Amino acid sequence: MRDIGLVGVPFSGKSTLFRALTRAGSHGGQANVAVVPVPDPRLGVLTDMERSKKTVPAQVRFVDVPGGTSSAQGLAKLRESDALAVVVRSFGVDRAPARELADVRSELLLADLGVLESALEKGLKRAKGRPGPDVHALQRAKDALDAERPLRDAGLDDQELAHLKGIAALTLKPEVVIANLEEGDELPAELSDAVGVYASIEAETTEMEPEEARALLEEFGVSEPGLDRVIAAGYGALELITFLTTGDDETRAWEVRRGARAPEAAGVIHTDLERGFIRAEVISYDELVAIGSMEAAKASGKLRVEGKDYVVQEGDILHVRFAV
Ligand SMILES: Nc1nc2c(ncn2[C@@H]2O[C@H](COP(=O)(O)OP(=O)(O)O)[C@@H](O)[C@H]2O)c(=O)[nH]1
Ligand SMILES: [Mg+2]
Repeated sequence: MRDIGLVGVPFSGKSTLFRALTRAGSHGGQANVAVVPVPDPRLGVLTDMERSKKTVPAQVRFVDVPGGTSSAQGLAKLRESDALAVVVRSFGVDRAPARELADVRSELLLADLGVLESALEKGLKRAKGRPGPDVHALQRAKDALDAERPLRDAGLDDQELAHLKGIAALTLKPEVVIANLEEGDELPAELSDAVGVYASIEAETTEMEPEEARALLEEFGVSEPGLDRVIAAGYGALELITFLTTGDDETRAWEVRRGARAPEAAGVIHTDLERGFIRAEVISYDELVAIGSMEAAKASGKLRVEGKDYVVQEGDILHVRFAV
């Protein structure tokens, strides 16, 4: 499971959003960690189709980082996250969400610069006048940050990125922007790429019966709850793909790195399936829905047989053949 760290200036609504997420299905654990099921309408369709006894969604973990970018401890927590969700305040008369976003981004950039400067200094000392590729990579990264460019936009190649692994750079992490909106407001034009949410309403309504919640949302002129979109956008930023398994036992969503081949995906289900991988029978979700059932797909020869080199696609339904 991957971690998404909430980051933002104080009072942007991180903890409020976190409370909403917690009630959306947290399994307890630490006070500032919410494990949230990733909404996926395909799961319901497959569950009905195959009459699965169980439905298991993918999950993602949101972390409300105490101290945020202003404490060493907060920064360390953010560095452990797989993606960042920047929460900006877009409510209240004095709101300035675009400036707030720029401020948070420059704090993240400065934090990376601090770490890079000391790594570069150490690297140069170690190199004794003969800097290797590791030092060059650090220097290139530092140059980008000096020019106020986040590292994800610095055009670093895979080898350079490998040399930067130990830094766990914040500006390399995928980022999603969440605008915490004034009740009933639309997303401001300058933040058109952000996901809008009404954090305080969401935090209230997640405790209510669905009808009661809908009535309250309507009262505020909110047509659609945004929490699902926050979860989906966070999960989307992680650069994962979802593949599915389905049968009468269970319908389940699994996550794997984009670009992974069939054995790696099989290994997400169980290490035995990767070790003993023989082949995978594959059909896309859309094709399966068009055919109507796994049985019909099998009978009509529509399950493709794929080997070790097959690159798994978003929405693939896999059936792994293995022997250990
Ligand atoms: N009006 C309004 N107030 C909010 C909203 N979200 C949070 N707040 C209030 O803003 C304050 C700071 O929120 P909090 O979640 O603690 O911010 P944090 O410092 O980012 O964790 C609290 O008093 C919240 O009740 C919102 O969507 N609308
Ligand atoms: Mg807080």
